[in-house]
Amino acid sequence: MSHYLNYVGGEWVAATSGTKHEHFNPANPSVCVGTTENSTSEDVDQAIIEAKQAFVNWKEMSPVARGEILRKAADLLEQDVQDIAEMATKEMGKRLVETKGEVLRGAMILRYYAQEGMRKMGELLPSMNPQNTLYSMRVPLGVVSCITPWNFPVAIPIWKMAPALIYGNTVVWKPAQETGLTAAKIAEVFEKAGLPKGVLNLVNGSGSTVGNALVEHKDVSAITFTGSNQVGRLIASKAVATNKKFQLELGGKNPVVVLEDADLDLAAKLTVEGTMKQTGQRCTATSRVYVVESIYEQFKEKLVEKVKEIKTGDGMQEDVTMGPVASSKQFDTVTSYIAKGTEEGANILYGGKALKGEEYSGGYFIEPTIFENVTNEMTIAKEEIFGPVLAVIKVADYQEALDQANDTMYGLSASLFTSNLDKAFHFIKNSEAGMVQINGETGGAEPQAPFGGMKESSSGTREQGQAAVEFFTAYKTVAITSFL
Ligand code: UN1
Repeated sequence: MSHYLNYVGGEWVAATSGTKHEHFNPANPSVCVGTTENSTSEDVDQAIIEAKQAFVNWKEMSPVARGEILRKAADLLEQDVQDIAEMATKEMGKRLVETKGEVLRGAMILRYYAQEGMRKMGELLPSMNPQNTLYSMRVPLGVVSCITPWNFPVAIPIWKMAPALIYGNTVVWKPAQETGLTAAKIAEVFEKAGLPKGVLNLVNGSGSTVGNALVEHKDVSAITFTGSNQVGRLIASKAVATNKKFQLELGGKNPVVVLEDADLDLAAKLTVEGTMKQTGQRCTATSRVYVVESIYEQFKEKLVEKVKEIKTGDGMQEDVTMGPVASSKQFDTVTSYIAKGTEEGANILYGGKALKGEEYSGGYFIEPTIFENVTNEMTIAKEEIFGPVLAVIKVADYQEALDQANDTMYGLSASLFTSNLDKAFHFIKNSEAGMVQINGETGGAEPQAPFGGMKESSSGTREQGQAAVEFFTAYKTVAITSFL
C-alpha cells in the first residue's frame, strides 16, 4: 500500500489537515489500495502562490522548449504504462486493457500538444493606417485550475493540462478524490520529465473544500472542469461572479438510431460496446437506442446475443470484459435507476441485477442491463445513468427517431446506423449533438479533433485539437506605428 503526498512547488508535501483519504478497490472493497492527502483551502492557497510564481518564467520559455518537456512526459508515460494502468484499475475498477489504452492515449495527446508549440500563435492583419504593423498574438491566461473526473483518471487530466501548459499557463490540479493515487503517478511523470517547479501542482482532496477554493481564488484566471452538471453549474456561477474564464464538459444521454438499411450486426455490436465499455462510465456512452419497427425484433435478438458475451469481474483478470462500477455511490445510483426503470413500466430484456456472492468479493458489480418498452418520458431515457444500462425504444421511422433522439437536455454525441447517404447527411445536419457518428460508436475521441457537446452537455467551449487554444489563451492585439 502506498501513500502519496501532494505535489506543490516541485516538492511532495503533506496537507495541513494531517488526515488521509483511503482508496479502496471497487472490485474488492476490503482492499485498501493506498492513501492520499485530504487537503485544505490553505494547501490550495499555497499551490496557487507557487503556480503564480512559476508563471513568470514559464510563459517566457520558448513554446518549442515547453513542447520538449511534454514529449519527454509522453515517453515516460509509455514506459510506465503497466504501473500506471494497474494503479488506475485497482483504484477505480476499469479493466486493465482500458486503463492501458488510456495511458497510451495520454501519451498521444502529449505528443500532439508538444507539436502545437511549433504552430502559429497569432496573425498579421491589414491596418487602416499604412504606417501600422497590426497583429494579434495569443498569450497565456495565468494560473489555470484543472478539476478532473474519476472515469478517465489519466486521459482527461492530460487533455486539459497538456494544452494549458504548452500555451504557457501554469496549473493547479484537483483530481477526483477517487483517483488521487493515479493522479500522483501522473504528477511524478511530469516531475521526471523536467517540468520546472510550480508549473504543475497537484492538490488532492474533496470537491467541497479543494475544488471550491480553486474556483473562488482571485489569482486563478480560468477553470476547466469535466464532471456532473450539478457541480458544473455551481462552478459556472462562481466563475461568472469573479470573472474567470470557464470550460465545462458535462453529462450526456447519447442516442443511437438504427434504420432498416443498416448493417445490423455492426449496429448491435457497436451499440453494446458503446453502452458497456468502461461499465458505461463515459459521458459519451450510448444510453438510448432508437430502432425502427420493421427490424425491431431482429435487432433486439442481435443485441441480446452480443450482450451475452460480456463477462463481468475484476478488471485485472484477462478474460473479464466488463469491470465493476467505480464506487459504492455509483453502485447505489445505477441500481436505483434500474429499479426505477422497472417501476415506470420498462421491461428488462437482459441483466438488471447486482452481482453478489463470493466470486464477486463484495465488489460493485452490476450485470450489463438492457431495457425494452422504454418511452422517452421515462427517467431511464432522460437522465444520465453513468452505468451499464441501455434503453431500447421502438420508433415508426427515421423522422420519429431523430425527433426523439434530440428530445433531451443533453447534446454530447449521437450515432446513426444506415447505408442511406441522404439520411446520413440529414442526421449530421439535424442531430443536436456536438459529435456525430455515422456507422460508429457514440464514444471515443481523437486528440486532434474538437471534443464537446451542445445544450447542457458543455459550456459551449471545446477541448482538444486546435480548439483548445481558444480556451487556454487570450488574444493580445498589437499595433506598431513606424514613421520612416
Ligand atoms: C471517450 O469517449 O473516449 O468523461 C472520451 C467522459 C468524456 C470523455 C470521453 N469527457 O467520458
